[in-house]
Amino acid sequence: MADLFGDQPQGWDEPICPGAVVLRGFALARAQALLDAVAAVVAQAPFRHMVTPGGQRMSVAMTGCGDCCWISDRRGYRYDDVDPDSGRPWPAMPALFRALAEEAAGRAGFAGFVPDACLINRYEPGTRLSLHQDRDERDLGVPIVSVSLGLPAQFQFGGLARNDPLRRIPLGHGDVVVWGGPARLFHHGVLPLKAGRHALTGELRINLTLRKAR
Ligand code: MD3
Ligand code: FE
Repeated sequence: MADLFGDQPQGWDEPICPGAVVLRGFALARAQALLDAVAAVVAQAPFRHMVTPGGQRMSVAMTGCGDCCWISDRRGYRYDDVDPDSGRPWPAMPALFRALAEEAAGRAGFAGFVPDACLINRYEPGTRLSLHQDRDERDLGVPIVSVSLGLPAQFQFGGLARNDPLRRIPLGHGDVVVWGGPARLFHHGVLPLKAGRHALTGELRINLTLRKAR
């Protein structure tokens, strides 16, 4: 049978706007290995519900790995090289995360992307991430690579202004999105997760965002 996917690991590319592309199925072949690596990180740095500066408990549970990780508390949002729950450095970034992110970014036209931080988000049914921008990273010229695992979600994104019209994009198991260039500061969020069961994650969606924070 012909090679349906050409030189891609699996899947196809879906440009969504200048600077952003969905690489459908790009992480599929590595999904179980990625989830095993997530479990190893979580054993060192358990998922927790962070609190926003306004005092709201986030419904998405988070942890991370790398040289530093994004955190939120009553004092604000920032990257910290220490896990505030343990007082220890974040777990090292698995080589698999770095390799996947570099390959995906390269495919999207951002050669040489080397992430130093990975935020890991865990969604249960009903959990959502409200509209926000990612702008706590030092160099906003560097893209963010996102990897979706487990249950599907409806992702939404707008533009630079908070009230720009929103578009919805379904993101499923194994999909990777690269956000760079003019899309890097676009507002985005995740609609409440629908109940379901996935063979690899059960009743969960896991999202990895690979970033260069410093
Ligand atoms: C668009 N996570 O962790 S990933 C986040 O599915 C975050 O857990 C979502 O937003 C999730 O900050 C969405 C897709 C994503 C990530 C970063 C972006 C989209 C982006 C940065 C700029 C524009
Ligand atoms: Fe974000």
